Amino acid sequence: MKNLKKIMLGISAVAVASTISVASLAEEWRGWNIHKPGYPNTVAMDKFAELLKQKTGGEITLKMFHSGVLGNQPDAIEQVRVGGLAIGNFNLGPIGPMAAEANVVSLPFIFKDMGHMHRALDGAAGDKISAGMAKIGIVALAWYDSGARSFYNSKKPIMKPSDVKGLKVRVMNNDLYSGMISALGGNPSPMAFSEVFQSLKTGVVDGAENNWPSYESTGHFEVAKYYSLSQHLIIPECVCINDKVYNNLSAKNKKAVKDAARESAELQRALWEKRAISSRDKVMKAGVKFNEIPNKQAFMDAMKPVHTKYLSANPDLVPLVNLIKNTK
Ligand code: BDP
Repeated sequence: MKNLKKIMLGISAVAVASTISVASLAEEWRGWNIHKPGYPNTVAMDKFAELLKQKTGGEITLKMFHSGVLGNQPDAIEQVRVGGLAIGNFNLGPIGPMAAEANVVSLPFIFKDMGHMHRALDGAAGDKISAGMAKIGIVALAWYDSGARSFYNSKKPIMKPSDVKGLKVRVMNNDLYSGMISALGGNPSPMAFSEVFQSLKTGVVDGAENNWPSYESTGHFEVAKYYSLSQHLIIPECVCINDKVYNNLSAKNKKAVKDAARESAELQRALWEKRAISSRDKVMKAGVKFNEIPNKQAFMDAMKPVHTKYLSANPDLVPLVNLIKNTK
């Protein structure tokens, strides 16, 4: 009996020792993503995890949690900041209130089109935005696409700014978006992504705004069938990592992590392009009432006060805004 005890103790000591040595060799990270299976970001984040394992020879593994199961986006950003989570695929919208430089992409109509956004992000403006995010403990490894956001609602087509008057419109958590809806005479309602479907369905809000893939994947098109192509926001997304987790890596693994993120971004951008079209086709077939906006300038003019107010409160951001506007 005594011998058996000795043997058992011996076995567990070996087991403890081997767990420690494995733990010190391999890092296991947890990653956050809000989207469902099949969404371009979900597929690309899974690819990122796969590449990470490959490129680090198994020294780093990433367990992805999709569909927002680890909580809403502002909380997840906070978790990546403090290191409770290693990685997330975040929209710069909800990062903006924490990192001033990242907030400039949330000024309505700041980007002319997707090409302009890519050139700005891949150039000097992107470096400044990354530096702003680094100040709050987040390293942006790569940029993902998120298309252009347009208004949709359950009441009527939006053709001109005054059509938004009196509508309750859900926005992401960022004062710039609330300001944008107020500037049109609507009532902004900041709310988590996961709550929007039910709120549209029960009339807690009349409308929201998003790109084609999210309008489709969430089923919002079933409960808010008027989609009006305002394209007022083109917000990039990031693959973001906690700075300490990243800075503690060897130079070799830092490169592996960056390369994996960049390759996943190439995949995400390619998948995004296709999904934007297939999502649009799907909702059109389902009977969505779509309209173009005859005079977009009217929306730009109506939203101008959002820029003026923000930049007079944050004059140090004027050069970055100009850098973006002047990016050819
Ligand atoms: C989607 C973004 C996602 C946001 C969501 C929203 O990809 O990160 O959480 O919009 O509106 O387009 O909350």
